[in-house]
Amino acid sequence: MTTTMISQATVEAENESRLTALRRDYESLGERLSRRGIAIDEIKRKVTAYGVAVPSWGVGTGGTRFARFPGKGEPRNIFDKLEDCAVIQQLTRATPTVSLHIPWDKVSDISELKEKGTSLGLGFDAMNSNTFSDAPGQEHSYKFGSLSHADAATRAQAVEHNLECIEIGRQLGSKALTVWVGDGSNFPGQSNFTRAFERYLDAMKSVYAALPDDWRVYTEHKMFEPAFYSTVVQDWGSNYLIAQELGPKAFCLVDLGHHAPNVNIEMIVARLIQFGKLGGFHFNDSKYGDDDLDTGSIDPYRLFLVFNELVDAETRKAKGFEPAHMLDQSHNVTDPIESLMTSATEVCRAYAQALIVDRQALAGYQDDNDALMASETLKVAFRTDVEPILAMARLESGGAIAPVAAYRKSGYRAKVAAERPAVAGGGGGIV
Ligand code: LRH
Ligand code: MN
Ligand code: MN
Repeated sequence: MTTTMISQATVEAENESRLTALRRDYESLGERLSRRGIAIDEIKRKVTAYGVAVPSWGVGTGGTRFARFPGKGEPRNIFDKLEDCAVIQQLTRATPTVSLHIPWDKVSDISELKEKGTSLGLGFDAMNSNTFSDAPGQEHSYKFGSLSHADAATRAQAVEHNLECIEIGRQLGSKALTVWVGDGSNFPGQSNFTRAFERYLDAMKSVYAALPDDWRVYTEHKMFEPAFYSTVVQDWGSNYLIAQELGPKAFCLVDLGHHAPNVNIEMIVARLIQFGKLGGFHFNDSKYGDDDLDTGSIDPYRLFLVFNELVDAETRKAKGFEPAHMLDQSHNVTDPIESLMTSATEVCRAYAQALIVDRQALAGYQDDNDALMASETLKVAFRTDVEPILAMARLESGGAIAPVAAYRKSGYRAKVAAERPAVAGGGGGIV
């Protein structure tokens, strides 16, 4: 029996008030889609089966380099975080797994944690290692790098940490390790690009060697930050080289916020799919840099275009295509639970919209060089309000027609605020 964090009666009462309107909207959308040769129930079935992982670090209030303003009822530990994640899953039914970050998540009793996940109906997605900050008491500092550090003992310590993450994940039932390093330089000349990359590859080979047979490793590229001049794993090209060098269990992870403004991310996605190295995503949105804003909040069309590539690959059953979907966001001015629920919904929306693209017509317009109609074909799908499909999928899976409204009605935040002591705000500390 799954423990629910919010009384199901509250969810049902909230749903009741919206049921008639939803049924009508679903029916009317179904009629419009059927005119386009699309069976609405088939789209709903795919949306129902879809899931995106929630980052454990996302349920706490984030900060910027300048300050952090904690909210009420901040989770105190990984158990509180799992409970918040369970709320998101209960209401959206789109987030069945949680991605942990070690050592931000302090895991002392692994079987207790696993049991907690099971009792809440949550599984464990990719494990994230952290060699971009120093843990208290650690012997060698990562100030000048980790897996690419000039000092062999520091590299060995970073490798060891990744092995520990694999071991924790193995016991929890995770099947992947995500590695992001902040290694790089702030000044020209500070680091030898080639030697640093060689050291990184060498260290990652030791991590790769420790992967269980049924695991994958995702390496995550990022253009800059914390290093401002050069970054060791700075772009998808470097990332692809890493995946190639390591072997068949290594894949590239695309965090939507880790590219220069205006970069054609959907094309990067297509390239990685074509060569069998797309590992997965960290979904978020941004205007300037790695802003970690809510997914789809700035440029929903770009998110749709990414999903257009994914559905294209899914439709033609591209070889080795099995990307992991995760959110990676920082919430500074919103209730993190509300942001994560909204973001999960936005990801489902992009998926549903991509599913209703008329791919046959699109291919025809592409072959005929009909640029306008090709673009219009995508726009027709993007302009379609698929909310009734998403809401019906949630309802039929026991979730909420309107997750944020149900969450606010439940009083969950006030309840946990009474149980969890207030946290002091303060100065910076960006992640
Ligand atoms: C780096 C990053 C990476 C980290 C997370 C906290 O910017 O995207 O995925 O693990 O943020
Ligand atoms: Mn990320
Ligand atoms: Mn990031």
